[in-house]
Amino acid sequence: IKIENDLYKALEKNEFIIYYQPQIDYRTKEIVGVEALLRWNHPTEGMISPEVFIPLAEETGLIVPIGEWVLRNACKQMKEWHQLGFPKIGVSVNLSVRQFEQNDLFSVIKKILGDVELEPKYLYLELTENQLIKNKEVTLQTLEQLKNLGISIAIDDFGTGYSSLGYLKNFPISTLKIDKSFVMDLIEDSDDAAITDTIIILAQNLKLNVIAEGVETKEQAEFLFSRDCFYMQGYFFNRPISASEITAKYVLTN
Ligand code: G
Ligand code: G
Ligand code: NA
Ligand code: MN
Repeated sequence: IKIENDLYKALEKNEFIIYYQPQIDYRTKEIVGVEALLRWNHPTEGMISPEVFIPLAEETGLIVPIGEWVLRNACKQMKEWHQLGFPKIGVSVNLSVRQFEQNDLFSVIKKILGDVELEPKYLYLELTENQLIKNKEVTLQTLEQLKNLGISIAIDDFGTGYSSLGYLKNFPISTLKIDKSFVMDLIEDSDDAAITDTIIILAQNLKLNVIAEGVETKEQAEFLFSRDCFYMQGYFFNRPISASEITAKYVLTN
């Protein structure tokens, strides 16, 4: 349909913007990172959610150039924030399966970091469990290259995928992100509380970082804090906001 045709031109027409959602250390309430979340500002339809256009972009293969654009601009933005005196935090970028299937992914990312002069340690890549098991050999090789360069890998939506825990041993992963579906009902649903507890302990035992996403209330934040899960992301702290709002709120006040 029509929106699909528009998607082909959206990049050159400069219709994408990246929003950033802060990640907080609950102990200090300081910002420790931001996640880049893509938005499409369609000329007539208005803001279109990635839940609508990312699947289209994946089907058409457009996710590859779009994803590269996100990586480049998110890294460039972070470099700019560092230069403005923002604390030296990292940026997380979501990757699609299709991007991972490009055999030049590593060199593309390396080139972007070089071009914008951002140190690799400030880049986090978010992958889902399903992505990791799609093509184990290629994935492992690429992840090892990325890790050796200094880039960190986070597992997004942890606990919702179709994978075994064994891959946590084999893949060079630094962070688990507890899926928001568990966090959301943490207080009311003892099963979700138990799953969340277990993910936190799993991360601690494997010496991985753990971050909870979708934190919307103080009660949820306090629960997580009481379990020593300190890193959090969600509407309770911030919605995803534009780069200039991040600058105004966090950079200029620092
Ligand atoms: O903010 P939220 O509505 O932003 O995002 C909806 C979904 O779109 C999430 O699953 C998120 O991971 C995905 N998403 C957001 N930005 C990107 C992106 O740049 N690349 C990919 N592959 N997915 C993204
Ligand atoms: O799939 P991924 O985890 O990348 O998607 C993150 C999605 O979660 C984005 O759509 C983002 O806008 C959304 N999000 C971020 N914080 C919250 C929150 O506190 N509650 C809910 N319901 N969604 C959130
Ligand atoms: Na994500
Ligand atoms: Mn997620």
